[in-house]
Amino acid sequence: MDSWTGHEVPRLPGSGVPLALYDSARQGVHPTDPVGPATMYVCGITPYDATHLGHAATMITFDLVQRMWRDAGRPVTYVQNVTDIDDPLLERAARDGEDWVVLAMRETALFREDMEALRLIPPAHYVGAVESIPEIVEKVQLLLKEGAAYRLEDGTGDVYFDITAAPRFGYESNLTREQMLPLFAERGGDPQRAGKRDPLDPLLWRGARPDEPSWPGGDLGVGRPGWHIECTVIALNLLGERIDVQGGGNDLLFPHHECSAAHAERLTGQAPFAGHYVHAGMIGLDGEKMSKSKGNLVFVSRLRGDKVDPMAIRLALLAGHYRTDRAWTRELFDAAVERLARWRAAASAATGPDGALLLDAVRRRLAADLDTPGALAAADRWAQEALAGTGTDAAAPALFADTVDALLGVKL
Ligand code: 5CA
Ligand code: ZN
Repeated sequence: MDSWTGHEVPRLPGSGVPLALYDSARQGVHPTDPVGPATMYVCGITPYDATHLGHAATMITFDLVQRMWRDAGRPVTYVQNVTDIDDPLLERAARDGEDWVVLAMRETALFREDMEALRLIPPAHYVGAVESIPEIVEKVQLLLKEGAAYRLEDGTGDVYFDITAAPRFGYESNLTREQMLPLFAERGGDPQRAGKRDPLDPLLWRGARPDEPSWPGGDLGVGRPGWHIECTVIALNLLGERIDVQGGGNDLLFPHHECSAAHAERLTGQAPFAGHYVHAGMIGLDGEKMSKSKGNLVFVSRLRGDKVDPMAIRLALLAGHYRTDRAWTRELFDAAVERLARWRAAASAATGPDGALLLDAVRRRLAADLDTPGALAAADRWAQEALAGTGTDAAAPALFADTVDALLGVKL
């Protein structure tokens, strides 16, 4: 499907710094490859409601990854999906008496507008589950043929992945089986389903049910794809057998990314599927994770409707470290509005302190697992001195503006 329109990213002088990121599988910060083309897959929205600040924070995190790689001279291929067929979408459409296709199209369109307003670099490929069904069918058939999947014998036509076909299962999330079981149930899995070989086996193909949309599945029969295999297949087909970064919020650590990796590794015979499994913290409101099911949402489109500057939203979300679960508060937002005004004033100053030093500091902070609080502090110090008239570098204000534009995505 169509992506959104990007903005020009200024080219910065000197050379960028190779990026290190926390990998959930190895539970530590490790360098990403320093050279060559980079590949990234980020788990996108299930479009049954508008983009909230949690989605925005996660997307902004991976936007910075892309900006850092580009700044270091690496071409990037970035893929994001849209889960445009899944249970939550059908449930919401049924609740509201709406056609699920219309709901998905409307919310996806709004997401694109929000991403553009927030100046997210668009993915090279923005791909829906529905348009990927033929490729998903092919891979599920292959898993069945190789004995890594099985069909339930209850006449539903449902096909499951056999997790014993993935000997490394668990390496991505580092969770014990006892920890996995409740998460699996909470996050779309069905541990109690009768006839499964293992309660943790994930669904690959759901046989057609009356009143549910379905598609031809060849030997699989008519049905629709499971969730994890959707992301596996889109990533494999567009990015190849091994990707640099598999990204999403930390609610996807298990079972989604564990199962996506297990599927991919079984299909390719190569492990690990991703060099880094990168997880953004949850944005919360009033003490709870912001989620569609809880209904405690702040929508990006609502803020835009209230004439909030999207650059202030970006700065507010960047003020905390991406891996920290954190709350959206009025104070956080007010501080971002104030910071944006200060930075804009500083960018219009006649002179400022050494611009090259500032650029170097921002690059180094971001290269260290996207230390945005550190990068913002470096920019704050520069801005404060520029506003105080301390520096004499006449080129610095323009370089300051380019630095925060190119590396933080904040247009002053
Ligand atoms: N379609 C699937 C991924 S394949 C999905 O999780 N969709 S979603 O709409 O629920 O979330 C979209 C992205 O935003 C995911 O990467 C998810 O991890 C992230 N996300 C969801 N809620 C939050 C939140 N409160 N804070 C931060 N990120 C969030
Ligand atoms: Zn996904």
